[in-house]
Amino acid sequence: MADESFDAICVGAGFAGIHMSYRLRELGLKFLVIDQAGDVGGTWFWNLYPGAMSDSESFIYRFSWDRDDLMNYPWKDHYVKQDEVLAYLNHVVKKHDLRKYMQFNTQLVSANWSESDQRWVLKISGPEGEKTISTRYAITALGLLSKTNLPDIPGLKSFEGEMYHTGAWPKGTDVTGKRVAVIGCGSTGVQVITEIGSKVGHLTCYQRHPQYSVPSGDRAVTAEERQHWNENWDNIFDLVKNSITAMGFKESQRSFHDATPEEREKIFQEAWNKGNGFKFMFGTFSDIAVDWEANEAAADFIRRQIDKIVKDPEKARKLKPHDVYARRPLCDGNARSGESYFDQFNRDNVDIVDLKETPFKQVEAKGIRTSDGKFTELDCLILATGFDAVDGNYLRLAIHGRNGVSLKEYWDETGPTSYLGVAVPEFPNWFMISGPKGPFTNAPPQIERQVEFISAAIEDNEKAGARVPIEATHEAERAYSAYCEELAAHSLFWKAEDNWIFGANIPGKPKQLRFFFGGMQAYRQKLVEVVSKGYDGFKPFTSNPTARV
Ligand code: NA7
Repeated sequence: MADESFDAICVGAGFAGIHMSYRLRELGLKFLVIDQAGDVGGTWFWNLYPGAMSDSESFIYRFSWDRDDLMNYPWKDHYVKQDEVLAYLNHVVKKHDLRKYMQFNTQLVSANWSESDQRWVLKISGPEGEKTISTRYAITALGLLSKTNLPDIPGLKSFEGEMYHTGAWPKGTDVTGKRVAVIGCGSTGVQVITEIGSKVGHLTCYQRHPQYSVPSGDRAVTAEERQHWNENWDNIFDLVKNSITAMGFKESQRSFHDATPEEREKIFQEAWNKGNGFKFMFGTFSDIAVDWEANEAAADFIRRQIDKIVKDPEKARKLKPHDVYARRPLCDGNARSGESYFDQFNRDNVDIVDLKETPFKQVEAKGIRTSDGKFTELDCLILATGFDAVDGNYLRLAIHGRNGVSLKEYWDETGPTSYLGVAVPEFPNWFMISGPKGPFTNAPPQIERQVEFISAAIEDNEKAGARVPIEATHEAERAYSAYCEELAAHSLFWKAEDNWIFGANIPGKPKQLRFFFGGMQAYRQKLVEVVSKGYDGFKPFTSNPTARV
């Protein structure tokens, strides 16, 4: 017997959980949102590391559905920093009075589908102990990147100084004046290093793969820019919905091969000067991510910028990537101060260690020793080593669908699949936001599309009397997965080693596609088509779809 019954439960109170709760209330359902964090924010609650910011531009890193906020909510710069995103999410929750549906410091322990009751039975553990609750609909809004990846370096546990993973950064931690090491130079490492280089006593950056990082071009938003956005919100979000990256800019339609060498250089230079990693990769030419020659030209341009910026040739050599430019495009944050990521390495107190040349020997009580025998004494060790992304967030949860089959067992057979990134066969009335095979785009618009789709499906099911649960068919899931593979087949992203986008950053995890690479427009079209055909690919549950996606 459940202690309490709900119509819907949502796990997670970040962007996705907040939007979902807004919609569930509109539907008049009795629902609860739980989160293991102490408050709202999701990613932005946990990632308190120095320099944390969104590298999507601020005008499209927000909800599109609150027009009043779009017009009036203030923001300073072209990129929002962690504290601003968190303040914004708190503001939305307060303004729409959503906090009363939320319970924090509460974990999902297990979820089991009860065939006899046609309900999910959830065990949750919160401040008042363990509780069993039941619900008709279960929604997991866990975020793409929440299970932290800790590196397997000999002796790591023996370190006696401060040690933090960036995704679990203790609030208020200050590294000013300390001897610090950062392990990892992905999006997060690049942001941390750019922020703390000028503040710490000494900084050693342990880098496995150098990255192609582009400056963000951050600067203050002018009154004219704000007015322009306020006069154009419909166009802006039309563009977001009908683009690839959903980043608020028009991707280039021009092939690299259609430009002269002079034009190519000019286009790359302008993109570099304006800033933004996604704009550099997708706004310059249409084929950087699929054509070897175009890709190498973009990579070569960035390598030449590194040579120009970094004065010490040895440091520049180590910082220059030579592999394919095909990871999540990076940009670093400190453009407002005029100093980029690469500028940090002109400081005497900032060093770079190439782990391919001198791997870790071991971490010791007082610091790190590399294979060349060099010992670096440290006060603080920052692990910017990323996440067991996408399905990694799910595999730690005990979610059991029909016949007691767990999600882990299911995905062991099929790989990290889903139908439309939101549903899995054998898991009725259960929806994921940001599950495997969702679109690889700016996150808030992707979350919005999925929340709209899920809430429309729930609404239509309710209108039809909720006689049958909503469940994807195996056939539809297989066809959708094949479509995703087809879309990704020509992407050079497959060629980058250890890429988290394919789960390849986690030792032992097979390299498999985890995203829909067709872009936002194609993804949205797919959702519209599914709804207009009466939720094609789901077992029939309504004859009258509303098509609100
Ligand atoms: P990423 O992009 O996965 O980067 C993690 C970094 O940590 C990357 O440079 C890794 O090197 C490095 N890493 C991981 N394990 C080790 C070990 N064992 N030794 C040395 N270096 C290691 O995570 P981020 O947090 O930076 O970014 C994730 C996403 O968050 C980002 O794309 C945004 O969407 C927000 P590697 O490159 O694998 O050689």
